Amino acid sequence: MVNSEQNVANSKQNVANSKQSGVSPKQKLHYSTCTLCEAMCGIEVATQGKRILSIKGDKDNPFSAGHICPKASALKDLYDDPDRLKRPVKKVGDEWQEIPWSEAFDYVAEKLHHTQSTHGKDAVGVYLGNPNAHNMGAILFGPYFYRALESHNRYSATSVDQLPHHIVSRRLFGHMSQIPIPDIDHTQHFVIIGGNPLASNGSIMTVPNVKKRLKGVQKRGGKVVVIDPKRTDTADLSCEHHFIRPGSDVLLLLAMLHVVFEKQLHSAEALLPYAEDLLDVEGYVKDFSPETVSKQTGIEASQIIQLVTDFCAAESAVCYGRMGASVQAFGTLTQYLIMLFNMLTGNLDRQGGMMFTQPAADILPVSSRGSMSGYSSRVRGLPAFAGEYPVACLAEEILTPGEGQIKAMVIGAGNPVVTTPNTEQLERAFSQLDFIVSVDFYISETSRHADIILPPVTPLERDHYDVVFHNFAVRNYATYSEAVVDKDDDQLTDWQIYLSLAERLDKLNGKSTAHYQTLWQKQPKGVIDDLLKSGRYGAHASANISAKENANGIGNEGYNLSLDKLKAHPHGIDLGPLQPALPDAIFHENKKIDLNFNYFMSDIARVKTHFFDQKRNENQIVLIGRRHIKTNNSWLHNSPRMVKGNNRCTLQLHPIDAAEYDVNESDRVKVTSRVGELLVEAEIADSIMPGVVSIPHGWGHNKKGIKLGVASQYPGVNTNILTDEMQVDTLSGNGVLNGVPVTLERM
Ligand SMILES: Nc1nc2c(c(=O)[nH]1)N[C@H]1C(S)=C(S)[C@@H](COP(=O)(O)OP(=O)(O)OC[C@H]3O[C@@H](n4cnc5c(=O)[nH]c(N)nc54)[C@H](O)[C@@H]3O)O[C@H]1N2
Ligand SMILES: Nc1nc2c(c(=O)[nH]1)N[C@H]1C(S)=C(S)[C@@H](COP(=O)(O)OP(=O)(O)OC[C@H]3O[C@@H](n4cnc5c(=O)[nH]c(N)nc54)[C@H](O)[C@@H]3O)O[C@H]1N2
Ligand code: SF4
Ligand SMILES: [Mo]
Repeated sequence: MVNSEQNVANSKQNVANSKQSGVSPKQKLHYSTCTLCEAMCGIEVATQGKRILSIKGDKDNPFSAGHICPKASALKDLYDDPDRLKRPVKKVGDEWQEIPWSEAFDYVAEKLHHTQSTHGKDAVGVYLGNPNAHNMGAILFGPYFYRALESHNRYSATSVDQLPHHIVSRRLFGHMSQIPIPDIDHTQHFVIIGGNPLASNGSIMTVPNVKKRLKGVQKRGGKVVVIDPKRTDTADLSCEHHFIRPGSDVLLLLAMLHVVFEKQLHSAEALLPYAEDLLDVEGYVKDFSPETVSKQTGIEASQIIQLVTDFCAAESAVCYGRMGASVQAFGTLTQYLIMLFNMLTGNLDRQGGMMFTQPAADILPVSSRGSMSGYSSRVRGLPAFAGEYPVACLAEEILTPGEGQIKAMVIGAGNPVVTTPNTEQLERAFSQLDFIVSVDFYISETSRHADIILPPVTPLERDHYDVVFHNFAVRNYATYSEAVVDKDDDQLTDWQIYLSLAERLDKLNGKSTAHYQTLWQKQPKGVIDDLLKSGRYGAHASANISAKENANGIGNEGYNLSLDKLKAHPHGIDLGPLQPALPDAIFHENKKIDLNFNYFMSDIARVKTHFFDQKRNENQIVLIGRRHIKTNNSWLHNSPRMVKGNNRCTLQLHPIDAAEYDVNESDRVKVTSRVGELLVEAEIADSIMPGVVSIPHGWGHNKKGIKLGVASQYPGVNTNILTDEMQVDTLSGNGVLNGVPVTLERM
């Protein structure tokens, strides 16, 4: 190994002596955080040497109070998985050969450098997957590598997910990651549009034990309302559920805002100083009475009016929209209107409404606010945002010849041939590339296409501070954990892999590499230490803490946060409930919210054409997705306990549709869309709206060449064979994964 990698000291184990009673001397208890979803549950991990014995909820964690879901055990399964790679493998013929790290890095850097020297910088594409967001090292040091590549062809899972949220926050508040979240523990009225936190454990709302917290709303006399084409577990637990025709949320929101003005229910006085033109929204929504949208949404006009009057009558209320509202044809406008609805009803930045978390290590001031530089993709002209193109156009950028065509790919923690629209087209595209490197510990549906795979360690083998999800936590809270088990000497973390590649690439490009020495020494945790110390609860916090915080008794005095302080508190430190944060939370220089009517409201013309002007088949069957508590997108299906039991990858359809298509339970049904077809087992369920069918994503583990012994026995089908790369939300280019027109045929 090269010197710089040797410089990295092995992590010391984070052992809390206080909890040792009843455990044999050789066993150790560690306190850490589960990184599998956004909920940041505290875990107690028992180890013996390098063995992980058990994973339990950490009862002394002030944020999650002992809660975990069944997925936490998958952290152990992942660590023990015999299929997991620990050292680089290079494809030689049809075989994978282990090679030393330094040889692997040299090979990758030379290949990428050669591609770029021959075809230009944009000839190397990058796709970054979801687990990067849960990985301190990848988030903080990965960018050194992508920057060294200097390619415009960057893509990520963001554009099949939360891209609309980023665009709304960038434009309104001045920073793409300044996204307010529901103050779930104080709200009296919680409207959930297109989210199923009981399965997903919450998203853009870091909320361990969401079930208890949702019940809490109802216990204090409040109400939970769910708007979803499926009566989900979350809907079952709520007080009220409305089916909505997939993709029509934009109409519902326009009508809700219409009612706010018609009935004079707005109460935005507190926000007007920051958003003077807020009441001008009225002009944009006047055409959308509840009666006008009732047919298209499937919700009666009287119910829409009731929804709004209940919301406005509540002491505090919050309207929250997630995946279901984002990955659809009007995702950006929908998320924008949700924000306007919260603002106009006086529920932004107040207790029980939408609030800004105030994290301890605040990455926002030092990270990109989200560039809106206005360039667009080569082939289809989709808009770039924050230096990335929408992934819906990745395949065509590989398949279409010409200057700027992608010839090689870097894939980091992603499985796009399962998770992005029209995966068969992407497979064709990947199979014609000159070179692919995948940073992943599995030979997956995607990494099997690679020429070389660089495997990082699994979550419990690395230090962790949640750089992203602390920012969306429903309480201000901070925790840091050191690696629970020591990695082998010849294993590397994601950041070590990225920094090694960046350094080599810069060298090949004739750039100075002097600063790498400092980075190797500092490590990602050094960056966190700096951020904690200079942050609002930090040891070096300047005296600019706001009067509001002091009045609430949560001034920074006493916290003095630093990495050492967090290490000394392995269960994490509670920093109090969410606090009003305006105007500090606004990143625009004038400290005002920029409503950007011209940009967002221009999309209303498309809404009118889509729903009212063009001929529409209201009876068209449309496809949506679903999540299950034991899945994590595409990659936990190699854990036996996550997949055992009945086949979960089924086509759910309503009894009315089953009768119409003559489908019985467990029949095989051919589902066809514009781009593909598949065969799937039917599951008849009256919890799904008539005219809507659902297949979960993340399956289809029947590909030749994958090395996922367990997953291959429970393959399921890949629903993204059906999703259409040409269907995007025009404003953002976000993929349309919900509301895909399909036809059904019983086989
Ligand atoms: N139809 C449909 N499609 C969807 C969705 C949907 O609801 N419906 N959801 C979308 C959403 S929200 C998302 S976020 C995307 C996710 O899409 P992706 O991010 O492309 O896919 P993942 O399944 O998360 O795959 C992650 C890969 O990273 C690897 N991995 C895990 N941890 C690490 C790590 O720490 N380091 C490295 N280097 N690798 C790691 C895993 O082995 C796996 O191969 O899928 C999207 N696709
Ligand atoms: N167990 C588990 N947890 C996960 C994940 C996982 O794969 N498994 N993935 C993680 C990731 S990457 C993310 S982004 C989050 C997502 O977290 P959530 O946003 O909570 O995601 P889903 O559970 O997919 O819920 C989306 C809901 O939208 C509904 N829906 C579909 N189309 C429409 C529509 O047009 N309008 C409306 N109103 N609703 C619609 C669906 O029926 C579904 O109930 O979950 C995270 N947590
Ligand atoms: S809810 Fe999320 S963070 Fe908590 S244990 Fe389950 S997967 Fe891990
Ligand atoms: Mo996601």
